This record gives sequence, structure tokens and C-alpha cells, in this order.
Amino acid sequence: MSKLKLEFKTRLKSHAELVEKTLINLLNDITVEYEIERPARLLEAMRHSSLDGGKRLRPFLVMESAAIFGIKPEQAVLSGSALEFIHCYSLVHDDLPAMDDDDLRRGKPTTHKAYNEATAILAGDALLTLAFDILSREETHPDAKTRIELVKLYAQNSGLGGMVGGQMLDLEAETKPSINEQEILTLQAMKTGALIRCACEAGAILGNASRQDRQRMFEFGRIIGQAFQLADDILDITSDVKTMGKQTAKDADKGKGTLVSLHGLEASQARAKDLLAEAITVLEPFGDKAAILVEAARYTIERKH
Ligand code: GRG
Repeated sequence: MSKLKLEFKTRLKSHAELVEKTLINLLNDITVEYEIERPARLLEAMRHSSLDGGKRLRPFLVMESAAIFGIKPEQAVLSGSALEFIHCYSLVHDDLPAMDDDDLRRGKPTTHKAYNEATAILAGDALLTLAFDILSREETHPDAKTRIELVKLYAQNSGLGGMVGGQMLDLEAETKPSINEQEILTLQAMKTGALIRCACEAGAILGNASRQDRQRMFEFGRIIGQAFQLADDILDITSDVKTMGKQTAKDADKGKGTLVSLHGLEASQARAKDLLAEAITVLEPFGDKAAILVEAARYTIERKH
């Protein structure tokens, strides 16, 4: 393994540990400022939904994007954790019977299976709102304008014109006889890509990057968001439930339109490689400072789960 790959793996692990510690702390029993009480069952369901699992890719991207602009992991971890909570909420709601109706997530029973539907809905709601509480806190960033910018970024990427909107398009697509490439790209850019792009741009915001550099991080995030979903669609076919910790072969079962179903496996694998090359080109102006992010892009595409 190359020295760089090893460093990437070490950082992926150490960032994930820092995120885990932070999430545990954010979900402790003690109420904060305006809270009245933290109901035990809801807190437990939120812990079940977010602790001890997942690759923590989104917070990793926040921390490593911020690192390019001289921000330490400890200074970016709260923003990363807020994004991870939004991601976890989306998984909990996506697994509900009204949506994907899944029993397994991150190798564990889904939240509605471990608790019940009502509790899972509330756990998702509370994770989402907690994310915005975190963003508003001074510990997240000392400058209030930066915090507002983060709030706007997270809200717009996770809501109507981002992830939630993408999920709506995805549900609608299931009822249509066919879906074309542009429709697939749009819904995937929203459903999955938006949070990944958000992670990369958040790093630039935390680091007070120039307009041009922020645009570069936006572009990098857009490309790897697309690559991430492509990899997910490929893994849906080539991997198994044990490796993924979630049900596979779902897209084909549902007759779901994906780029893989449209172009085939080989062409999709080639497209993923092209996207990696594009992502690397975008990072070129940052030189060695972006070496870990280049590895992150590689990992996004070559990951096994
Ligand atoms: C319900 C509002 C709402 C949105 C749902 C996230 C999502 C949108 C749907 C999940 C369905 C899905 C499998 C999408 C493919 C990409 C994806 C988000 C995979 C899971 O992300 P990973 O691989 O998961 O980063 P871990 O568990 O590693 O965090």
C-alpha cells in the first residue's frame, strides 16, 4: 500500500473515532440551553440510528476539505457531525415502510424495526433539528456570519431543492414506465449528491476560502457525489448483504432506473473512473494540500461497501 493510501486510511479511522466521540457527547442525557427534557426512548432511538456504524464519509469530507484551508479536524468536527446527523435522519426515514421498507441498516435492525414507526419518525425529526442546533452554536465556528452561511448551505442541500426533493423524484420515478439519463442524473444529484457536495463546500466555508476556491470545492463535491451514487448502484449489483450491511439487488428487483441499468456494468465502471479523473483535475490548483482528498475521491469510487 502506498504511503498516501496508508495515511488516508489512518485519517479515515481517526476522523471516524473523533466523530463517534462527538456524536456520543451530543447525544448525552444532559439537556442544553432551551431544552426542557431529553426523553429516554427518543434519545435511545437517536443513538441507535447514528452511533456505532457507517463510514462517516460526509464528516470526513467536511474535515478534509476544511484542512485544505488550514482548519484542524477538531475545529471542523461539529460541522461534520451535524451533517452526519442529517444523513442518519435520511437513512432512518428512507428505511420506513412508507418509503423503502428495509429491515437492515449498517448491519443492524432499522430504527422502526428496533423501536416502532412512530419512534423512528421522531428520531429522524430530532436528528435533523439537532443538526441545525449544532450549527448555530458558537463552538461550531466563532463567527456568526460563517454559521449562518453553514445553516443556509445545509438547509438548501438537505431540503426541498436538495435531498428531500431528490427522494420525492425518486419515489415518483418508481411509478413511471421509464426514466431518462438526465432525469436519473438530476434525482441522484439531489438525493445523494447534495449532501456530499455540501460536505466539501462546508469545508471551504469553515476555512473562509476565496470565492474561486469555494467554487472548486463545490465542483469537486458535485463530481464525487455523482461518482458515489454510481458506485452505490454498481455495488447494489456486485456486492452482498453481509458486506454492505443493507439489502442489495434492490434496484433490479424494483425495476429501478439507474445509470447501471441504462448503460450496463462495464460502461458504468468506466464512467466512475472518468469521474475520478475529473475530480482530481479540479483539485490540481491545491497541489499537495489536496492529496488526502484525492484519495477520498478514489475511495468513493473504489469502495467495497
Ligand atoms: C428520506 C428525506 C429522505 C431522504 C432519503 C439518503 C437517502 C435519501 C436515501 C438512502 C437510499 C440510498 C441507499 C441512497 C444511496 C446512497 C446512499 C445515501 C447510501 C448510504 O450512504 P453511505 O454509503 O452510508 O455513506 P453509511 O452507512 O456508510 O453512512
